[in-house]
Amino acid sequence: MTIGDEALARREALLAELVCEAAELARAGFARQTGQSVSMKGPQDYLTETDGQVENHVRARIADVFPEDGFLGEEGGGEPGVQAWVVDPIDGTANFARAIPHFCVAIAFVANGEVQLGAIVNPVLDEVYLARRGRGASLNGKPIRVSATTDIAATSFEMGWSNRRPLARYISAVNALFEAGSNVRRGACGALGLAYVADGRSDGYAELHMNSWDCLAGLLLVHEAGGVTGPFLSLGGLTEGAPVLAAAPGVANTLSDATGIPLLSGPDLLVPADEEHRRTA
Ligand code: LIP
Repeated sequence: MTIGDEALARREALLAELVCEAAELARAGFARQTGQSVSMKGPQDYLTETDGQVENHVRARIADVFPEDGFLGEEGGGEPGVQAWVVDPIDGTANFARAIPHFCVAIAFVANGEVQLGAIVNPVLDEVYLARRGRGASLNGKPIRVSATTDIAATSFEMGWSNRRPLARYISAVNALFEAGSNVRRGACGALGLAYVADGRSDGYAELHMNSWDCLAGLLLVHEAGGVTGPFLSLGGLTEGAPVLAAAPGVANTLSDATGIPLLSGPDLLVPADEEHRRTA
């Protein structure tokens, strides 16, 4: 199934509306959440009522306008197929649950074997990032670019963490980055970490394993803002997750060497589900 320019433009228009609606729900949920108890899905894995509310809203709106499209959401799952919306209703849930205003909603659209559209919104700061493949990336309507730095002694990288990969590998990557002369941060919201690479607030983001809903929109933002990324869809990341790397071109090699995550050397093409299944069986 191939999608043309006009069909993509209609989805881009819906995406711009959806992020604003989702931001409104997330903001209201954040105001209610403060001081409330939180639930856990597992160790260090938070769940709030707002995750479900935002995802249900986005899912219903898409199903109404484009019933032919697939859907994959962090909370409700789904069958993405080859043309699908991929949604993280609240990324940075641990921050959200602890009243730290560093979280976002992330929505991506995958078609023609690649991520075509991406949007990330920080509801508290009212910052809306949008990208369309081949047409650039923007923050609140203004074009954005990755940083031009080549000086490691001036870099600030973010190294995302989850308990889905061994701690020793994370510590070793962080150690290598500090030894190379970089500052290393962790903001606990991977999608915003990637958006911050796209707009030059950060020089690179890496994580040893991320799920597609956390990173697809951000990877497209960085690509469209002139950055370098690692492979993700071509590793079967849509349904299984994969390592993530995104950086300013002048310092990407340092991040790649420290983390062992390679840089992409061509397009990052979607592995069809049946092939992915054969590869991992
Ligand atoms: C989390 C991210 C976190 C990242 C983890 C995780 P959640 O997503 O925000 O920064 O390191 O891989 O997936 O649970 O907040 O949506």
